[in-house]
Amino acid sequence: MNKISVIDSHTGGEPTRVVVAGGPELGGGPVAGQLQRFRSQHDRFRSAVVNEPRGSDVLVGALLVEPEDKSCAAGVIFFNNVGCLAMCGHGTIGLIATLAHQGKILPGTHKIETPVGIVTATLQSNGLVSVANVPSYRTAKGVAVEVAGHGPISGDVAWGGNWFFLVGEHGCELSLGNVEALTDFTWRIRQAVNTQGFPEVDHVELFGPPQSGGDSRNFVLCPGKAYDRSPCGTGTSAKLACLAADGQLGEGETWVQESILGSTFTGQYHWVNRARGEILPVITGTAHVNAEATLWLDEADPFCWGIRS
Ligand code: PYC
Repeated sequence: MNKISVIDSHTGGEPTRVVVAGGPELGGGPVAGQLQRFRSQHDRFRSAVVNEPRGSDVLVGALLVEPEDKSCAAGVIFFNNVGCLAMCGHGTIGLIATLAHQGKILPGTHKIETPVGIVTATLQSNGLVSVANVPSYRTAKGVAVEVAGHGPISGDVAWGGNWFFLVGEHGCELSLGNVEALTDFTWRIRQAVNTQGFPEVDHVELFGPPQSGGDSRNFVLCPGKAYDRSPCGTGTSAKLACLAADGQLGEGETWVQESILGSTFTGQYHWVNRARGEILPVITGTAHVNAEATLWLDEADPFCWGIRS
């Protein structure tokens, strides 16, 4: 019987399950290399932790690993129902809340090594966490795609730690009651944009008017067809890159992004390289720890390694 210790939290409604003990040995070195080994040799571990019957499609896992850069408090590999994520903003906020819950970190600044670079998280004594994410940028503006059953739609392709297609004009109502239709629509957008030769876009983001006092509301489709209950940290970073490139938000100004639930992240940015449109986004939010558990992996259980589609 293998046992895995996890701590669960949610960030603006989006869950994170941090594996704090019982994870696979990945051999150290850069976290990007550890991710490759995790992907190729331990995919059933990923599925066991986040998929049904122990988890669900919406759960994001975070495996704590040894950072190569010893100035970092931790290394992390994020994963979901279908694979690994390059980076995860809500998950980093959840990870920091988890490390604080364990007494492993105190309020202050902590570096975390992810597969796509080092991010810097600042924990305040009131529980707010600000994540200075990886440099973010837009690669294409106003890309027209033909969406099956809908017709043409236009959006931007941007990197915020994951690749996003961001759509402002779509005619959809961004409400919880409309989630099924939004999921179906954004899934078809994703299929359409990925015929265009960009780096694989794995998240699609729709924007609409705010409903909870923010600057904008979003709906974010994640790679495994679940929607982000939070405003999406990497998605908000991609949005900031677009706003910066369009001159719609100044350096140091605040952008409040609402999720489809109405939970919020506050974003700000600084230019890294203005000529290249590269910004350093800082995303602020809160996570709440809501469970500590031991997962049991019993080979006699036919669904020991999770239900995989
Ligand atoms: O917050 O970056 C994020 C994220 C990515 C997927 C789910 N949440």
